[in-house]
Amino acid sequence: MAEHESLEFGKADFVLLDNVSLEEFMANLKLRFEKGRIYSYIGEVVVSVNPYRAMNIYGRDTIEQYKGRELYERPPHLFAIADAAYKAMKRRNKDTCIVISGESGAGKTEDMSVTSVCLYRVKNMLLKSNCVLEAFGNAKTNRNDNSSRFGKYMDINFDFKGDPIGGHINNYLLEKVGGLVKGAPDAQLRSLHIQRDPTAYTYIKVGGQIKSSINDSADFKAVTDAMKVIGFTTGEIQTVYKILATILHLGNLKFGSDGDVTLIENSKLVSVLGDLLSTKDENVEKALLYRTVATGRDVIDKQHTHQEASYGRDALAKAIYERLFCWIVGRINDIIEVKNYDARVHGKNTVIGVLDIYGFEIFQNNSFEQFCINYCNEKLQQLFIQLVLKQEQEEYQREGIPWKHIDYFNNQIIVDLVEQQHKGIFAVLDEACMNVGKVTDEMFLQALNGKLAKHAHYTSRKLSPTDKNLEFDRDFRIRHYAGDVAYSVVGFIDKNKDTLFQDFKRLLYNSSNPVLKAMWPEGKLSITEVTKRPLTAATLFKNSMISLVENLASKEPYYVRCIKPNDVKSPLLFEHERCKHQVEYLGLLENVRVRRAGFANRQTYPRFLQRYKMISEFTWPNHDLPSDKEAVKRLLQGCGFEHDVAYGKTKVFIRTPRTIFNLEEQRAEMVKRIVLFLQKVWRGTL
Ligand code: AOV
Ligand code: MG
Repeated sequence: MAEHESLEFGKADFVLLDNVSLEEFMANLKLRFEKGRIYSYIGEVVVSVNPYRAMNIYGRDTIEQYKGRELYERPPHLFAIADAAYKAMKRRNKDTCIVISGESGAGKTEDMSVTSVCLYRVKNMLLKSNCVLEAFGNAKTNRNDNSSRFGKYMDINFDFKGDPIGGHINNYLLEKVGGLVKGAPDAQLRSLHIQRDPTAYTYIKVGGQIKSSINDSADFKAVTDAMKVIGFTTGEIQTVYKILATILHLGNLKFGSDGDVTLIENSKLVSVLGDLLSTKDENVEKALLYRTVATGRDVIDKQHTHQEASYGRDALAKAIYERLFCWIVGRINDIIEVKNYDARVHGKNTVIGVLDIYGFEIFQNNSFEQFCINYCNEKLQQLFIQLVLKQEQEEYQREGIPWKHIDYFNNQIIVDLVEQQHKGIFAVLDEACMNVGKVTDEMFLQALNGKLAKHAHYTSRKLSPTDKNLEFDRDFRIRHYAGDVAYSVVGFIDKNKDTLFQDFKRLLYNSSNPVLKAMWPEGKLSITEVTKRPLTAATLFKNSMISLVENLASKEPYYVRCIKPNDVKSPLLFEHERCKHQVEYLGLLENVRVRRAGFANRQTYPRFLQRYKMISEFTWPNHDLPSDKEAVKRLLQGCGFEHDVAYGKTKVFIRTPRTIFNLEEQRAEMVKRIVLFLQKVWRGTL
């Protein structure tokens, strides 16, 4: 509770509202936004509203003001939460994490950068890695000019002194987009055979909304410099740009036919590709037009149809981009990872994880990617419910603390709808893709309709014939926690199978460019060795989400809940209905209720004593009361904190953070005195 902040800015912590109602919540949120107070608290949860303008609150001096302070001593800020996560990690020697959530354009990535600046302290390398990843992984969408098309989870490792010593990044790439290096110098563009005019490239035109973040020479230089600082070699950086150029050229390849024979119309491009990929032109041509298949003991070259060739070309472009991105992440990890850390010498190394992932989104046309993104957001909402709303209440019950249950919408039912074995949407999709015969997207939709007809959160035109907004044989709609989304099934099957002809893998593996070769190790396998069916995109994504959530749940979480104030990127507009909707689906009001009725801090009796026993004569150095619980009671009575605590079966619950703060101060004072005392004994001056 930031008490010193004047009430003219509203209540800094929503827990302090006079009445917990949606109206009061919204009035306070609006008042604070209009007064330029973009951060507020619900206990230890930060509510952040995107200001859509540069705020003068992120400087070094501000960081210093927050360092070592308790949450309620300063106006709400991400720095305070980062510092709280850091202190908790140090105090308890336990991993913590900061989970940033909110819909597309709500400000997650900006908040992640702000938080990181504060946590890294001196680690330039980690900051540079953000710049590089965003250049390759962000793109313009209808919802956000700089939308993250990949999710990022980053561990920052700290040594026992609390200094950052390294990190590790996990990426969750989804959309395989490539962009033009418009900002590259002329000579470089020439060597890549690229024209400066972006409209000359089909992939850029077709993408329409998709643009690379590397769009002017300043950006281009910044990204190139960042790669150099991180430690990429000149050869590696060159290869990166060659790969981007390859993707653009691939997009312009046209196939034609001469009788039964498929051929490449603009065959000049073949030699450009051969040059960029450091391989023979005829190998490029063969991989684009033929497929080597094993029939029994024979190996034959089978010619692609026109359609297969186009499909293969697009799949290749996407796969190269994906591989490039993962390779970049891998190289960054090589460099930032903690090395030579011996816990026996240096003490335990602990971690703060920071998660910034693609936010919930609804477009005009929603496909497999939006489906995965929105499922991911369901998972994170479920984690929030589990950790903040559910477990909290269950613990009060278990500990026998009087408690009136607070209701909330549990989205587990939607998570199940997507990921459940056998009957979830992913399972139905995988089953369709397993089928040996030709399966179409429509058949997949029919299978869904058959399995999910009765599900309260699923519908389609067949199931709701009067719903004219859904197309027959194309759309299904999910009622998500954050709103209804209609998905078109077109492309689901292909995107899920995500197959790249083995011929391309061999082509790239056989490149004489060692960087490129290293990206495609599986190209080493000969045709007869490749038998295993790869996991589908849906299964891979589901597995990665499940392990992400497990990882977050194993750490002590701190939440940042981002809100997008309007859809027109205005710094002035607080669209009431838009914001109210977010407050509702994020479960913020329920969060306030649980928090208000609840306790900020809890500790088992022995643990509590271990930390604070020196501040009471009844417990120092040991107590003679019948139980630790009795001893804790006695100690707290002595300090006058009786009114602020409740005694559970195994734990003591403390309502306000101020009490803990006060106990900490007393402890620090006693520790100082004990040390002085011991020093005197030691020097023999006592
Ligand atoms: P997102 O990460 O939540 O969306 P961003 O962090 O990219 O959203 O924010 C979108 C835009 O809002 C930024 O490009 C800034 O212009 C502006 N903005 C956000 N936060 C701030 C801030 N604290 N100060 C100033 N401007 C801000 V997505 O990645 O689409 O889910 O997938
Ligand atoms: Mg983002």
